[in-house]
Amino acid sequence: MATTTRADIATREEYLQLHRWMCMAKALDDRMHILVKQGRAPFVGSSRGHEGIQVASTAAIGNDDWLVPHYRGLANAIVRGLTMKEWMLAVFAKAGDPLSAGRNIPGGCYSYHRLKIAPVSQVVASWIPKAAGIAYAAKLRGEDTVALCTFGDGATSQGEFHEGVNFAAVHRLAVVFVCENNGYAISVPMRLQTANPNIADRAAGYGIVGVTVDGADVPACYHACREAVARARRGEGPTLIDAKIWRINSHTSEDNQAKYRTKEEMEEAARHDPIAHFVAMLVERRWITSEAAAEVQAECDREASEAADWAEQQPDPLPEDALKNLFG
Ligand SMILES: Cc1ncc(C[n+]2csc(CCOP(=O)(O)OP(=O)(O)O)c2C)c(N)n1
Repeated sequence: MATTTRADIATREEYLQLHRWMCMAKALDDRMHILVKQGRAPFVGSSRGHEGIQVASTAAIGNDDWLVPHYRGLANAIVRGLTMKEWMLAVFAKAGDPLSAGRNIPGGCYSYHRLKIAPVSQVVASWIPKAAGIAYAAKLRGEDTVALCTFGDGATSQGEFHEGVNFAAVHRLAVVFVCENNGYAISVPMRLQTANPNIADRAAGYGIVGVTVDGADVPACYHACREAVARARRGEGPTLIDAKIWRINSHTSEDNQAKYRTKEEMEEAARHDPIAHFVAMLVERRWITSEAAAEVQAECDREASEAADWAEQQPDPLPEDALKNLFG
């Protein structure tokens, strides 16, 4: 098992872009929580705490590569080019929603072909063999594309995790598997999922490289993901990255984490906010001031609020279109 260290691998402009994407995700997340409380939106599956590894992993792939994300991948989608207005169209289930034309819970099930975001599913781990399949198809066609596949720690307890990773390993496929390990599958902690908390250790069983990384350390995440993408492009097969993060909010707005997490643990989780850590690093390097970083967040917050107000006014899907674009 390899362990990455923080590495100076990006320019100031690249890091400031990563920071802005994280702020965009936080702004949408915070706005959705407000909308749910106001009874204007139905649901939020929060990405708070996941933003660092999500922007780092997605920035490490190219426009021609595929993103095969889990349902908590808001920041992944933003890096691919999803706009705040598009996201809010999905939140309000409007006709113009490019993610599912208003058919699905926001972020839960969708696809975006233009941005090469493969279908997102609620069936935990079901997309892992699909990522292997996408990479296998690319190999058969002689294409140089990589599939970035993200999932939570709970997904690694599913049979489809084994099937997907093993198939990709046997065929040396260009897949980067990223476990966004927030320590919980809803209310079930890691210690009840596995006796070995290091997911990356499993890579040895598949004959692939496993990497453990601190998910609040954006440069280390970016470094690990770029190395994994380069390895995949060289034909050296998949990498399994275990990004250890802290889930800051409840599993979703339907869940109350105070029922199974102590106050101390939730406070500890908040201290591992990847945005705060990244800003501290950028300030230390004098690449941004704290005031300028706060202004980026404020701009994103305003944009998210405006996107919500705009989206709410857009047309609803027509009843006669209810069965359009559905199989059956
Ligand atoms: C096959 C399957 N089993 C159970 C569920 C119910 N479920 C939805 S999310 C979830 C937790 C998954 O946890 P994890 O993979 O760690 O991802 P996280 O939500 O923490 O990001 C569960 C058990 C499901 N959707 N699909």
